[in-house]
Amino acid sequence: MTIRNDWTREEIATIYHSPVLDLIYRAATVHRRHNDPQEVQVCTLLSVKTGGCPEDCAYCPQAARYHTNVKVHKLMEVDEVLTAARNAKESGSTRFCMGAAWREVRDNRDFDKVLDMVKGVNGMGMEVCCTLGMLTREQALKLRDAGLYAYNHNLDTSEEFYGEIISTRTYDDRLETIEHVRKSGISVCSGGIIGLGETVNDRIGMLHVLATLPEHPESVPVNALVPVEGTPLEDQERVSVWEMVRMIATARILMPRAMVRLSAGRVRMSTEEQALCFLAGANSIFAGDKLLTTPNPEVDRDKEMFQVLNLHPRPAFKNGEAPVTFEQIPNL
Ligand code: SAM
Ligand code: DTB
Ligand code: SF4
Repeated sequence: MTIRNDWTREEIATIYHSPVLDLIYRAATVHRRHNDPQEVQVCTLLSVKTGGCPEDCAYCPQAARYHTNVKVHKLMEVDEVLTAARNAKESGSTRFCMGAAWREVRDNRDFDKVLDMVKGVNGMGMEVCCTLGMLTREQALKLRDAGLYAYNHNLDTSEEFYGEIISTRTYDDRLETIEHVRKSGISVCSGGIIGLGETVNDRIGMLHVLATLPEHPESVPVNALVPVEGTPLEDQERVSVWEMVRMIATARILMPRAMVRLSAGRVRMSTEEQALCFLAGANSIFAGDKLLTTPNPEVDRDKEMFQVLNLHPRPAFKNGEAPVTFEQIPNL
């Protein structure tokens, strides 16, 4: 079956609204045709610069303007980050994602430090990912040359609803950074959040944008909102597992080869609920006791879940070689 980039919104709506067991069955079939259904990518997140962000994302505990319990922390030191990456590798992660509460990357000493972090983690044989806010083409190339494998930049929701959630940047800003990442040869990670107060049409709209990009993102994180006290969305109702399942299954059918990541929100899901998500085509998770600032299931609980569900971790760099940094090229 060919990979399609010409899905219409109507087709996506029909898939999304199909009877849930049919939807799961179809997604599971697509998943089995394109991927090993027992293989799940295990990623670890680390917040390398926490809080104090100038943006106004209504869901985010790290926005400076909301009064949350998040403590501001300047950029971590390179060796601290490398120690955390080594620990993540030892506990079975093959992808290490470093997040910074920045609006955008600036060309300063902090960026140079991040480049060193990227070089160090890539040197350990892990897939390195960063999520640092907006990037220029030049900055994307510098990250790539340092050995960056993937860049996370979420669309979060539909273009129409975006302004209700974030006013300090536009949807086009987001798409532009994704294009810089894509054109620099870095793997694209982009998805969104459900439970922000959006309609089902907004979810369909976001999936439509992702599935009609010239190339699908290699990873699509599906987050359930983690409501955090002090943010404008603190009282949002919890999304039901069926909404997560519909989102994951639809993403799987539209983008058969993408890694669909069951991201934020797992801490409130049972093993049975997560099993439905894996059946519907999720094949990646964040492991480790913390996401960026909020709790995630304990490592031992996830190990037990992998055993019960007969899942095994996906090896690093399955889709291609590790990026070679300039330092690793021997002088001729
Ligand atoms: N500042 C950068 C940016 O916004 O791109 C990178 C870090 S930001 C925290 C990364 C992503 O985390 C956001 O795009 C959003 O999708 C997700 N996120 C943040 N807070 C969340 C929450 N409370 N619940 C679920 N996902 C959340
Ligand atoms: C993504 O889609 N989800 C992760 C990662 N990409 C950077 C972040 C989730 C953050 C949840 C809230 C927190 O822990 O601060
Ligand atoms: Fe800042 Fe990113 Fe949080 Fe928005 S999501 S407030 S840009 S850290």
